[in-house]
Amino acid sequence: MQKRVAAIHDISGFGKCSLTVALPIISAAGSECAVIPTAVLSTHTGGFKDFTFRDLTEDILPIAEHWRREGIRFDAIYTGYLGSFEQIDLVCKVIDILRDENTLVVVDPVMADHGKLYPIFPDNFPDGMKKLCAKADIVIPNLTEACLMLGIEYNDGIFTEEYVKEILDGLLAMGAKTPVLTGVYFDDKKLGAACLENGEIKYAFADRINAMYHGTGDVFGSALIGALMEGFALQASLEIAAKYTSGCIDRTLRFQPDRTYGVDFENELPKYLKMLGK
Ligand code: PXL
Repeated sequence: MQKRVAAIHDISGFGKCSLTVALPIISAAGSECAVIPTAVLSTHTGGFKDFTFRDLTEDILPIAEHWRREGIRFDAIYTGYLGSFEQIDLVCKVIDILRDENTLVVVDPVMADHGKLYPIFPDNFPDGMKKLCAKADIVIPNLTEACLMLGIEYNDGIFTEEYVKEILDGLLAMGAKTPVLTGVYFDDKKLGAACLENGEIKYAFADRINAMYHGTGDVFGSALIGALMEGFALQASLEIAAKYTSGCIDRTLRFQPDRTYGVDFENELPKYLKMLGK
């Protein structure tokens, strides 16, 4: 039976992030990807001037309620970038409406990087994301997002296992059933994710490419959902997602110097599918 995912993100028309990434990657992995677009923008907000923004907050709940009336069930709900506290509250409601006991809820609390909240968000935005993360089966923050939600110091030197444990324990206490921390590295060769599953910390690494491209968090999250829906265990899925994302960055580095344009995830899809055994 084909799996069905509900992806709840904005659609940034240009720039390869949010729904323009989630739809093709999750679909390529073999799952159906239904979408609740939370806003339509001309580009993402990370580096372009004067982008257009059409808010779709009013449509979020009616879409979910329509799906419920139709009796549509979901194997996963995947949320990412959200533009306001109101949207966070609505997405909490959508999760209550659409989830059943077998639905996997994955929350990426997209709001910050490199020690800083994206300038578009108010300082207390992490409190809102905390509430949403508490409803999740799996949360996938980066170090900055995790530290902001937990109120612990952001320390982006070389990671230590103690620091990773402190953060994962904090995320678990926050209410997320299975916390994942992304962007973890112990040297300059490998980068990946750490997860806390059944009391045990596990790691998944791929080659570390020394370049930051926009939208790679969404590439990683989408590839993770795709692999989980294909029945891979969490650690294996994290490894597939890390390797795929690393491959996308490596490929893009050779021809695209503009980091705001996102990565060539399209031409790495065959390798992703191979890792999925397809
Ligand atoms: O990739 C996350 C993302 C999604 N959507 C919008 C964004 C960002 C990150 O900046 O601006 C609109």
